[in-house]
Amino acid sequence: MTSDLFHGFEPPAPRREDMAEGAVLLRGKALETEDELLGALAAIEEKAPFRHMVTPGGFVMSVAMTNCGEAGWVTDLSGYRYDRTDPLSGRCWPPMPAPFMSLAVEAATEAGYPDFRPDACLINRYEPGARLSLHQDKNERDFANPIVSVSLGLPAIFQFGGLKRTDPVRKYALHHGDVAVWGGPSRLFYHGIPALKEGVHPKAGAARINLTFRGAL
Ligand code: MD3
Ligand code: FE
Repeated sequence: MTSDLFHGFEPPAPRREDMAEGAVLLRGKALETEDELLGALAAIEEKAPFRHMVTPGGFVMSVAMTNCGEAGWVTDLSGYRYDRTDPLSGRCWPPMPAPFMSLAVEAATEAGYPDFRPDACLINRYEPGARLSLHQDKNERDFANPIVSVSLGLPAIFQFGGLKRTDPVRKYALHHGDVAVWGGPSRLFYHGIPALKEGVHPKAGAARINLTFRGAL
């Protein structure tokens, strides 16, 4: 049964968009598991709450972050790194929930990276006004691994440039349920999120959540 004419309430089939060589956007791919994803996130937050980390330059990030998996991305005055423990609790990060892992592996496979098994998931929470300035993700050990990202909640503009900070950027609107895979040449492209607009999402409230799956260790 490929038609849902008689049911009508299935989420739309994900549509695929190629953003650059190695970068694939799977629109709506997370919609069928949104409740499992948000439920698992609530459990993670109880053990490892969102917090505003400090950059090596001494700025407090406007994006709040937490992690799950074997390692988590952290920043403080001494630098950026992956750490097996949460500096707030001194304990391991919560394990990666099964619906997170399944979605990341499925998306990576669809994009041409069937061997990707993330060991870290950085979870970003944007409230209106929060932003992430143009940067590269370079703290992971092996850039042959893609990064998979899942957008939930309020929409955002995603800026996608090139290998140099000054390369021109293209803009994409990322919506609740969109999944993107960044591998190959695009793995080291500059990218960022300008200030989130005000709004309220029925499932996520006044926030955008982004799950980013990485092979960190
Ligand atoms: C392109 N997060 O956590 S997700 C990050 O929406 C980060 O929270 C943004 O940039 C967010 O580092 C963007 C999309 C993304 C993630 C990693 C990438 C795009 C990427 C790595 C390389 C190229
Ligand atoms: Fe990034």
